[in-house]
Amino acid sequence: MPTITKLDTIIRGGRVATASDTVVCDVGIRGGRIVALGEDLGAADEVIDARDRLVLPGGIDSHVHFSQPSGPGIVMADDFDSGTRAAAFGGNTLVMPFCMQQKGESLREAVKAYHAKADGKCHVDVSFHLVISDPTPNVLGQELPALVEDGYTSFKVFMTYADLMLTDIQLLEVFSTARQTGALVMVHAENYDAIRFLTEQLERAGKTAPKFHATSRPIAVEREATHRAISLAELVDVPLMIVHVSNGEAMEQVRWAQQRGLKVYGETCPQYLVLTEKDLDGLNMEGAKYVCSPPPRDEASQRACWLGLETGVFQVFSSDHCPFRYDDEAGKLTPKGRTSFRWVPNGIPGVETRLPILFSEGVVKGRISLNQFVALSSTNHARMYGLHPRKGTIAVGADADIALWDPERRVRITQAMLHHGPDYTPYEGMEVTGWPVTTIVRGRTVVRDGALVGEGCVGEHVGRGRSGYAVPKGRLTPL
Ligand code: DUC
Ligand code: ZN
Ligand code: ZN
Repeated sequence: MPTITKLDTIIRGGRVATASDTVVCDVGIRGGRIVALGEDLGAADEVIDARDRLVLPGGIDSHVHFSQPSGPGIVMADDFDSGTRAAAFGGNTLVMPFCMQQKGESLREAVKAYHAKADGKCHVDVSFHLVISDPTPNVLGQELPALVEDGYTSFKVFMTYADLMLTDIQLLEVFSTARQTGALVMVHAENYDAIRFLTEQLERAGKTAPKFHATSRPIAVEREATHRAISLAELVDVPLMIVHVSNGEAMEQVRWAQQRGLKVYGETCPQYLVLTEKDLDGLNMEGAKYVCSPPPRDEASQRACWLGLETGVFQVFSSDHCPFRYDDEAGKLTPKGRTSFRWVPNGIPGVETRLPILFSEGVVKGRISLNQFVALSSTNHARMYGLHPRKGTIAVGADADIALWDPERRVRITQAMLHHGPDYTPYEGMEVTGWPVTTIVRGRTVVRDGALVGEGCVGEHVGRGRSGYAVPKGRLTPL
């Protein structure tokens, strides 16, 4: 008779859902990986009773910002410790922060600096994207290809912000490098010159309150840049991910490209489903809490973003967690921000609330199935960014990255119950049904029944393969 080695953990009796199936079964874990799915899995050191629970792949949030320099006097409100702790409480087992190259900085040095901030301080796994702000010949010819080989297989470029934006020829050069290396490019699509023009007009008219942030970046600004990015990518024949799509017109550009057979993908975020421009119109500076780019739009835009999720135009749903404190001179209430919306730090928190919002507004309200929820919150991120099948699913051989959900728990979201660094949540008072109660990272329980447990910072940086959505490397040729 073969010797059956005892399991470390059995998750017993839960409803296990993947991107394709939902079944009631036990999950057997040994050495940090899933080694068995079935019934009567034998003995284990620990048995977790999952009756009345959903057993889901841990969330993967492929768009978060921690410890990023954010301008003079401004401090991001989450470092890797607090940001990944909040992520764990929100049912996530892996997050993908950005490693931001400053102009003049070597990319390799930037990567080292971000590892120094992150290594040993994470409660869930992390995997860096790179931000390319200075695409010098050395960066494109030497550093990027070497970093892609080392597992940093995606990078973001900006079409706006004075210190980050790339010109069209620079975008083409980065896209061309992505094509040659098999990396996936993420684009922040907003037209820099148009925003500058509108901002100057608004300021001249004395329209400087936070709500004018949205007026300075109307839908056409995003739609034009989305179309331009897609067209430039088509010229180079490279796959593209348009991040944080906020409205129907930009979504239609992505869908149009997909219908023409281009490898163009899309992401949307909670703020575009449940917030609107009206949220920026609070008393005094309250609207600053909602300043992010692109800004939240209107109800028609919310419906269009839902349509993008429901019909597969968007593959991933991320938080774009970009946290600043509100009542703080190093945050939203920076003195300069009172003089104009232009100086209010851009970004809102959401790493802990992303999944409950999608579950409640999506699954509970019948807009998406439970399996679509798993795909949009975990599996597609893993496939998109080269982590699958190790991450993003519940299957024999995969890492035991699992979230147990109470699908019936009703929660009123408040700042007091959250674990992130900011002093507010943009979703204050929102009622949701369904909440992640236990989070397991590579077999180790990090959050149990809503409390932090275990040995501390078990999260590790995970190097990645190439995107499952990009062109296989063997078929790539330089233009
Ligand atoms: N883009 C992001 O992706 N996050 C926050 C701010 C921004 O402009
Ligand atoms: Zn962006
Ligand atoms: Zn972002």
